Amino acid sequence: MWLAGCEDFLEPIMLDARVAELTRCLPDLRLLTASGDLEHYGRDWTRRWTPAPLAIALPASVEEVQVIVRWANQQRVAIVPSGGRTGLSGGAVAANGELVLSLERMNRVLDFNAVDRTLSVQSGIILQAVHEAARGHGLLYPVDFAARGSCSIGGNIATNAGGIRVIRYGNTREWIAGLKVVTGNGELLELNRALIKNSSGYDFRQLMIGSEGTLGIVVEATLELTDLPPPSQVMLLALPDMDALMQVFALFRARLTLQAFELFTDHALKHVLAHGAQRAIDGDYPYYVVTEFDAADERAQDVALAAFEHALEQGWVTDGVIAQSDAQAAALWRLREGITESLAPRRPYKNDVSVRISAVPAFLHEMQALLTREYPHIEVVWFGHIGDGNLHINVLRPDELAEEAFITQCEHVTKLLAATLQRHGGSISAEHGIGLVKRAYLESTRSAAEIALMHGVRKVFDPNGILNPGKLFVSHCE
Ligand code: 2HG
Ligand code: ZN
Repeated sequence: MWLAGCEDFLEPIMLDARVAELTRCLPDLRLLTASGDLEHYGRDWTRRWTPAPLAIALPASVEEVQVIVRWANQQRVAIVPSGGRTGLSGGAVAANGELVLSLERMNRVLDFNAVDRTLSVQSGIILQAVHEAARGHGLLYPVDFAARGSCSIGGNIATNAGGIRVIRYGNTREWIAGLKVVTGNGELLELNRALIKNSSGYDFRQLMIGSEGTLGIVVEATLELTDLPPPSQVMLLALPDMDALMQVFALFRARLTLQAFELFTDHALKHVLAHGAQRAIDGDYPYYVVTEFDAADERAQDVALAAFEHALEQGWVTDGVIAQSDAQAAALWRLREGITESLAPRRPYKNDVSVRISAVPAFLHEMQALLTREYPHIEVVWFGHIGDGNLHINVLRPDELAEEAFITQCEHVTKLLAATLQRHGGSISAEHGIGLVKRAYLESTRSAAEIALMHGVRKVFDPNGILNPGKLFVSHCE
């Protein structure tokens, strides 16, 4: 019970002494302690916890990160590694006197290797800057999602972020050729060194990906790049019911090379339209799909139109539009990508769940019945990467319901949802991570034996438990 990250720990005066010691170890370290900074860096997009970090450190080098970690071990202060803080599971929240270690100054491209087709970057770089750097070399870094302008590659690695093109390119995990990581001991590990083949024992690189900053602080990454995609087309489809959904997906996947296949409901559409997006299909339909597919030539476009017509004849789609320009394609994408932002002012309670694609129809039916039964007077907006079996459920608190009662109700429903997922072999966190929000439900997705091993692994990489304690696991002060 000695971490500053554990509740009821030390007097403020002691904490000041620790910060003073850090400045003595690293006189040039940029350190912030103003209340506005503590609030800004202490929270992520969840907005549920009150930020209360000890201080914010903004190192400029790997060596500084190592010194900070050694200081944290000596002083028994917990560290919250911090990127763009766009997370939706509380993984980057600092609400218990932790030191936030922000990587935002370590945001450079370090190297491009044309032969290996890799880009080496510091982990604080913003995803969009990675996209631009890759394109500057005529190549693609294909992991992509709506938070691209603010999230950092280090945060993407910490959660194994997915996004809108997983159906074609996979998750972040597939694109990490090498990592440099500072462990909880302050040791610097160079993992995999961008080798394509490396059959030499445990692959710690993969272990770090998705570990939510609990095993090490990613300081550099070597990213694999690929060819730029061929020209594509974007289509919006309106669907009459849920049963049609997987029929349309099977049809389009069989006939086209899909880059994305994304679902949203009429509820989601209502919010995104109110937030400034343009309606693309007249009339009201319960479900919509935005899909993007390779369309290098006219033949591919004809195949797409034939697939659409077939779906129309079968009654699987009721209406649809195909973008005729980049601007129209962007407008169709906005209907899907703008949903999170349009809901943000309501601070939704979020679930981010997944099942295998084959389990989607049965799971969706049970999930819908559960949500309708358990949230009779509460608006629930759901949407997601249906082609990956991943759904996002956003529950909106009615004005008349107090925050605490609302959260209690949502947590009760999440327990039921977790049990449903367990029956369908799914996961309580598809791509946002466990963080603080879902740590109570980890055992619905991972066995007791797995969780025990996870604790053991954590002890190896971070013996004093200074890295992001309280995230991922319920108990962190043991
Ligand atoms: C998305 O797919 C993001 O747009 C955010 O993962 C999902 O806001 C959400 O629940
Ligand atoms: Zn998503």
